[in-house]
Amino acid sequence: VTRSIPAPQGLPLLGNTLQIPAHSPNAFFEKLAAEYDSGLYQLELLGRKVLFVYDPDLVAELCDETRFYKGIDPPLSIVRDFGGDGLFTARRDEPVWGHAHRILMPAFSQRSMKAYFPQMLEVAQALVAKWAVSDEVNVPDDMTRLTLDTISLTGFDYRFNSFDSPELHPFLQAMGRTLTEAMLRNRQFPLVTKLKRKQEEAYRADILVMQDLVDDVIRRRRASGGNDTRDLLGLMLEAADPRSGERLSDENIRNQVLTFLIAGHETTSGLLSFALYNLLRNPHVLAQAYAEVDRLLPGDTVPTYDTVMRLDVIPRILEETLRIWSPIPAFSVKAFADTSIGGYPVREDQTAVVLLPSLHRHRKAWDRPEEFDIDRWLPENRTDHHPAAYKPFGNGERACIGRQFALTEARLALAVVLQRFAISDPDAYRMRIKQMLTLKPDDFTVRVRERKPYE
Ligand code: MNH
Repeated sequence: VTRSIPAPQGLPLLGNTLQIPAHSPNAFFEKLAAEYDSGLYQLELLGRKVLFVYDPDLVAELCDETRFYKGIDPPLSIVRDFGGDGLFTARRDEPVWGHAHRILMPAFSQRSMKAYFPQMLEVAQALVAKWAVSDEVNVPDDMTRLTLDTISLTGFDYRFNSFDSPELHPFLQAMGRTLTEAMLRNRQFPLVTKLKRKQEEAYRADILVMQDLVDDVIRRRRASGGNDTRDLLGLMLEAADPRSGERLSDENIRNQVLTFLIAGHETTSGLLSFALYNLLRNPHVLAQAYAEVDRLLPGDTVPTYDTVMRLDVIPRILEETLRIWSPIPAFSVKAFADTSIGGYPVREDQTAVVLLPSLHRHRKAWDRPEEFDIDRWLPENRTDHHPAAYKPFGNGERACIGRQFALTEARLALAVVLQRFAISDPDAYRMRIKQMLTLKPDDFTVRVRERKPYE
């Protein structure tokens, strides 16, 4: 017996496409998830029947890599306009995914994190220096400066020096517009996209801005004559895939550098911004975090890699933040062959979207799902939740390669911020999500004051 999949009524031809709000698609997907107890529903988007899945048992099936794989459909097929065959947007049938994955894996080992630490610290200290002379700070903007400068310095030995400038770097402005355009095109018929000539021109121009910067990054490395393979760029230029002996082409390296410049900062800045928001909403957790940094980083102790590895409260704050506010709100898979999940039919080639915010707050998987509770992540509690109910970094071989990088960087950043500053938000910010494919709090400012020894 196959069960019928709930689907909201759409229009002939257009299906549900135009019901999706242009700038907050995820809010709409989550609202439907709250309405349908079934744990999945179907929308007809641009003529495709797309499944949205958030019941943990159904998601567990989608995470079975013998049955499902990462498909490159909209919006990822649009992101391919600039990500090309880089790791994030490479198709399953492109051998270059495996070449690059194996070449780059060593750059994401725990040992590499330790090697990047001095540079991560340098950038974190630039953030602290700016906040020391600030009153109100724009959290997502400064977290973006931090994470962009960190990936570019550690990965490519390239300096944006973002904290020296009151404006966000032109690369970031081009990237923001490009991601937004990709999100808009996700609900546009290709014919309409073709007719919007101005948008197309601006989109191509922004992609060129980003590619010009990438070319500058690569040119500088080649000019320095350096062939050390200690960072991402060094590995890409010098190393061969241990399995096939293949090296990466210039074109592929360009796509990887752009991919890492985007994927390597955009989500971590969202995570850090959401984390500060959660701390302000949960003063008892903030107090625990202050107690932890005061114990491990008394006075003006400079953190080491080992200090960061000894943190306990801060990592749990980040894990719980990734549950409640996942910066990447969805990932999608396709079936190798016609199949079913929980009795619901899934056709070969059909896209199934794992809807993370709804999965991460599913009643079947979490007690008090709306509550920010970092004790869920204590060793004795962390297996309490359903094993497929927490996927902020995606699944399987296509899961995030930068996970340890992001967590190391974010732990350090939160630690140095809390070591130095009392944070408050006199304006009582109310969460307003800005979606540019990924999610961030929009226009979130806080007040920062240097902590006094007696506070
Ligand atoms: Mn990351 C893939 C989330 C930080 C580089 N990342 C993914 C996926 C998710 C994800 C989800 C899977 C997407 C999909 O299935 O379509 N990533 C995150 C989050 C953070 C993050 C929530 C921070 C928090 N990511 C980083 C950092 C880097 C990075 C930092 C690089 C330094 N991520 C990647 C790359 C991929 C990826 C590259 C693609 C991996 C692959 O398919 O081989």
